[in-house]
Amino acid sequence: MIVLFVDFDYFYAQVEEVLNPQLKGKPVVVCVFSGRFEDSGAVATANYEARKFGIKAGMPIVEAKRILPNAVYLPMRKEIYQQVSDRIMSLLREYSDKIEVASIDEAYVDITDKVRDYKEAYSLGLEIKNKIYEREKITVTIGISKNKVFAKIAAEMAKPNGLKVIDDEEVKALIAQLDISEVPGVGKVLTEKLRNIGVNKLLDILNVDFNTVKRIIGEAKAKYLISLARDEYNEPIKKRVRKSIGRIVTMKRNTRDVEEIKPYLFRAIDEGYIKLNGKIPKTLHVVAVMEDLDIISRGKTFNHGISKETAYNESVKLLQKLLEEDKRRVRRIGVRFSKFIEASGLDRFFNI
Ligand code: DCP
Ligand code: CA
Ligand code: CA
Repeated sequence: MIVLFVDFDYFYAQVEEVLNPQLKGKPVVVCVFSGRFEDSGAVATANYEARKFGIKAGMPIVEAKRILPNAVYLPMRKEIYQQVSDRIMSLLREYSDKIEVASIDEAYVDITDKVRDYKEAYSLGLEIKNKIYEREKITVTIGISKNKVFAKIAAEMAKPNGLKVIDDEEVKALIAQLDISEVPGVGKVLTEKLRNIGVNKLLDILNVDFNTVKRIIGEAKAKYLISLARDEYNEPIKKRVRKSIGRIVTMKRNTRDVEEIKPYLFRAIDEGYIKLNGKIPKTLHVVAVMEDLDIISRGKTFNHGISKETAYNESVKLLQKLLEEDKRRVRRIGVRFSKFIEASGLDRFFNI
């Protein structure tokens, strides 16, 4: 197997740079403001200029501002990052249909059938990097190896804007060296548990009784780490499709007036249908962010695909229901589509 793993560099912050090139070179911090008090909330990510000073994901915004009062602080615009991500993922699908989208900024591509060796894999990696940059002006890091885990490790080592192959020999060498905390999927809690039973290096796991490991970290993780340490890990790329696609928009002012909300709702539907990119949903939810930022939704599932006309009509009914059952004013309104029709070709249009 040859796996090519793509990880988008400092992703949310990089999208902000692309949308506003004047930000380039300045420290940029993307924040999730929770709205409870001024600057409450956490850092989602930061560009490398900000990271140099210790700003990192998860840090309270207040703390980041203490360290770098003059950095550019931006509110997270997840929908926009998701759209950029969707486009990059579609671009990757042009190279192989065996692709596993692991998160908004990560995908594994099985290129076993596309290249003969690591030299060709490296060239393909370069081509993909260039193509993504050409189309989206986004830099990514690519890791290539014999399985998903070492492809990811390769990318971690090569970040940012990197490209690295870990060949079979280097896999062996890494298995002998890797600290347990450097293994993907092993976070702080797991590291602590493993150190407690004497596992500091990945290889140490083979010297502990299996039942002990199983009791401490669970069977799935135990088997995962043991297969890695034995160089037997070979999980296939699982084609994953996103289970839901949605669009939500912010209104000029908070309101409970259906006629006032409608144009926003319909705009969300229009833009949602663009994001669907030909996929046909059977379930529709109307999603409302209330004035206190609480999120609620009302949905309906059909036994056939939902046309845009149906979505317009049904969404208004769902909105009315939502407003009857909740007395707060609405701040943001949108829709979420799910339960996509699997059939292809003509079948897709049956009953719509
Ligand atoms: N993210 C978040 N909150 C976190 C961690 C991440 O909202 N605690 C978001 C913001 C990131 C995106 O997920 O842009 C991807 O996370 P990564 O950990 O891959 O980090 P980056 O892409 O930001 O940086 P890197 O260049 O290190 O990959
Ligand atoms: Ca990532
Ligand atoms: Ca990333």
